Amino acid sequence: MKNQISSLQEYLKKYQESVDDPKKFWGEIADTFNWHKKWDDVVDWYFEGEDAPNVKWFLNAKLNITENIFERNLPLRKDQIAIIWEPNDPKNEVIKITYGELFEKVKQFANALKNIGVKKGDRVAIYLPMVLELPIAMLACARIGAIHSVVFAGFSANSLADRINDAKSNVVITADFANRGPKSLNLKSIVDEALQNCTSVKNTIVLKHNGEKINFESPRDIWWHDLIKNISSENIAEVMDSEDTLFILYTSGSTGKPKGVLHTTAGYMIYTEYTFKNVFQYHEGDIFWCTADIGWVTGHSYIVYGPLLSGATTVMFEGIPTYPDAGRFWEVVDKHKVTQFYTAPTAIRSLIAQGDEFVTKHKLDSLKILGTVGEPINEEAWRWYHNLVGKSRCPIVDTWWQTETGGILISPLAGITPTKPSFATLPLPGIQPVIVSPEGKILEGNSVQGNLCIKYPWPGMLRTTYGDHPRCYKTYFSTYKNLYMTGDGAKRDEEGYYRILGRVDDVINVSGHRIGTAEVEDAINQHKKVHESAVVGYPHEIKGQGIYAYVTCAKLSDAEKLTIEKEIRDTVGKIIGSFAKPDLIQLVNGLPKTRSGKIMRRILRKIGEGDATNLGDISTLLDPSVVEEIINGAKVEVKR
Ligand code: 7RM
Repeated sequence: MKNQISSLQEYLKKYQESVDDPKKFWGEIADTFNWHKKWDDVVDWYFEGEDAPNVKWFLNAKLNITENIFERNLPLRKDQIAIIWEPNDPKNEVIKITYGELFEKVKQFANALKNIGVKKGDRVAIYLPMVLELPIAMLACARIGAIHSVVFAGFSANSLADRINDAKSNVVITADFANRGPKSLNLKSIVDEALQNCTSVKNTIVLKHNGEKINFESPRDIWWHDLIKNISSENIAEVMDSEDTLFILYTSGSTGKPKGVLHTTAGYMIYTEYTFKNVFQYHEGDIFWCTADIGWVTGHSYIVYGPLLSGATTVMFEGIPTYPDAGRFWEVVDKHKVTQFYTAPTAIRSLIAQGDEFVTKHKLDSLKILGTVGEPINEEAWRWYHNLVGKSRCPIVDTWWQTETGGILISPLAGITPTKPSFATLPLPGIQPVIVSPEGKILEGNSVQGNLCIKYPWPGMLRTTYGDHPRCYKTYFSTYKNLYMTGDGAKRDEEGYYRILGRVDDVINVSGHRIGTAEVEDAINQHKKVHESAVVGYPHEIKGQGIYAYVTCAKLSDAEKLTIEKEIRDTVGKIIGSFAKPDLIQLVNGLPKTRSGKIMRRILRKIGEGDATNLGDISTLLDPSVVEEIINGAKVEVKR
């Protein structure tokens, strides 16, 4: 395949070229795409100064990303399978859709969107389960230049409303129900509830997925199948500028509400294709499966855009790893002869806990490459994945990246870069990581540890946070001058390999889901009996991190005491989504605060880790005795 590195020597050479002359490096890669007009310059950027950050790639070039998925690939791949859709219930029918068929559906839905008035630059919220109509809707938006804002279907009505309102979306695309294992979820009712607080929305498009009865409000609500009735699939792609927005995806940070991370057309396109081909070493005939939900960035980049741009065959799975039993992943691998399998450490750990037989009874002989993403992978999980799933013959790529980075930044190239368990290894070509001390000094050389930053732009990086450019600067560029700050700690070992140590801010990573502690606190505080709360992450065997909430309450009756924890959890479920419910709740009489009223989370984090031996200086606390009380009542065993 074009632009694919095939040896370590070649990687080292390309890496050097990409640093010495980034414009030449990315320009040559961009040459293999279809353009209406080529760029005047490859990159123009500054991270400091007026309106910073300012990052532009492939300046003034014109293109449409869907032409690079379809028109560019069709001559070779019209009848090749683009997506294999595996249903939640294995008794239901698999759908295999070719590039040619997918193209027809995308164009038709693009025309349907136009028909209800969606135009270039409009924001379209997509709140769908893992069904084929999800990538169809995304690509139809891209075809007409509308900006998709996909919201993971596990978010609550309140979170959905926040995202719709922030982006001022005028259309929401949803389904009647989502199927998740043995359960089904009435998505439409969640949308209805959200829309009570959204004035920007003119229409909702509703996919009939499982067919049960739902509330339907004409003329606002339109059935997907009615909308496309008699609509032609003749469609000419909107010509977009390189820097026109492709999509917004909301992500949590350490403060405030989630931010709409904004990605633009050309850079994201080039970066996802390049990283997909190289990290996973995709070859003709391979079947790639990324188990993420498309509602998260991993699904955007490595179920939809990266694979489809590359002309790959990608698997899309509607269900969950444990339904009908804990062997589902491996059954699907065998069924579709998957060659590259990409999942999260939390999924691996939860399957380890179910027992080896679920794996060993499957052949898994099609597998060539395994990948992980989302959180650090512990050595035990790495070995189990390598030995049991990969039969010790499949290289593992531990891929580090973020919603903001658009694609993978630090990772082995499968089978090329020698791996070490729990190391993301080396930066991809074009990526210039640095490790920075808390004082802002770049630590040169090997065997250093600190904050991971990137010192040069790459095509897939975020351009702004939607509607609030200063916030983008403040969050990512203000801590260290001229550097993009990732928020992760990392060390570079003696041979220059990177190991990601996890977040250094108030973001916690629960089963690979990014959650801001402040968001959870805000949600908990909405319970009428709660005065105050402080939330920290704590080590959790399966989820990686669990959520530990310390809460102060008004006086509770004996009956209230019995139900308060459940009520707090339900409040969080309602305000954010079930995945953000605290694992541990400890009712306390007071929180450890400084004289100026700041909660000292460091202490709470330590207690959550079960270690009170080294709490540091607590003399600055307003009331040091609360610490003793918290340790005594801790929900984990605490070493003193
Ligand atoms: C792709 C994604 C980003 C955060 C990131 C890290 C953590 C992701 C790894 C990892 C260790 C990895 N986007 N993270 N990949 N930590 N090793 N291979 O997850 O925006 O949702 O999260 O996830 O802390 O900052 S994300």
